[in-house]
Amino acid sequence: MRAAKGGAHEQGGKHISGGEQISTFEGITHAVNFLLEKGLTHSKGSPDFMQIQFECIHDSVRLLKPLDVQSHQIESVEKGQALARQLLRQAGVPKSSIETLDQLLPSYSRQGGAVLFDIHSDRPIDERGIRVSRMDWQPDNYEQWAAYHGVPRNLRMKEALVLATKVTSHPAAVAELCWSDDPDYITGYVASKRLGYQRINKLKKFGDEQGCRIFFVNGREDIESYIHYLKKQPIFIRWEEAE
Ligand code: WAQ
Ligand code: MG
Repeated sequence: MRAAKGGAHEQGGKHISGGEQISTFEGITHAVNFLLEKGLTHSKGSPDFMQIQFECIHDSVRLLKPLDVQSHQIESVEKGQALARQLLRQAGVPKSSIETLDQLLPSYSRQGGAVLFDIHSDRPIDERGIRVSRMDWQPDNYEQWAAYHGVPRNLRMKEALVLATKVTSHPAAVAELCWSDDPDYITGYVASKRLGYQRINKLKKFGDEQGCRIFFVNGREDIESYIHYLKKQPIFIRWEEAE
């Protein structure tokens, strides 16, 4: 699902909301209703354009364990941003790539997708946003995970953890940096395979509609196959209690 205001995204409309689910055939009505509701009731406003598409998945679904989650409580946006940059360094993103962020962020935030950024050339690989799709987490397994970890149920965090787990599990991925473009949601995260999902409670000011989703990649890997993986490889997150 993708929803925009002021026309479709490709006609310059403002991105309002997006979402993806994997469903059985019997579950399609429920999934489509869920996504319709999500796009229609959004803090960024009412859309005047929405597209919901469903397609049959022929490939087998790969299972991934959710990334470990760690939360940081920070008292200011400045400290949150500084921590995010420190975590990116720890994940293997060079200083030179991090230094380009401030200039790049404003132009990145407009489209409803993510930007791939090559840590070797310090440049974005594709200016258009890439939409990660075909990933989900079965509700009963998610509930078990949340209960075990004492995490309050939070659909937004669930979706972000699903996406971050998919994005960082590929060999070309170095790290992800994300915060929402929704004006009322200021928690964001840095994720990598090694660091896990590092939540930071303040990465922007309340009311700010500028979001961020950057996938730092190793441009020496096969990026075409990474993009194919992001868009097409079906993934279920599946948690199992450690023995
Ligand atoms: N593929 C690529 N980019 C996406 C996708 C996707 N499937 N979904 C969202 N984006 C991009 C898009 O450009 C949005 O503008 C931006 O990310 C933010 O999306 O409490 O809510 O759905 O632990 O607003 C993170 C913290 C919340 C959750 C992130 O993002 C938590 C969030 P939003
Ligand atoms: Mg949003």
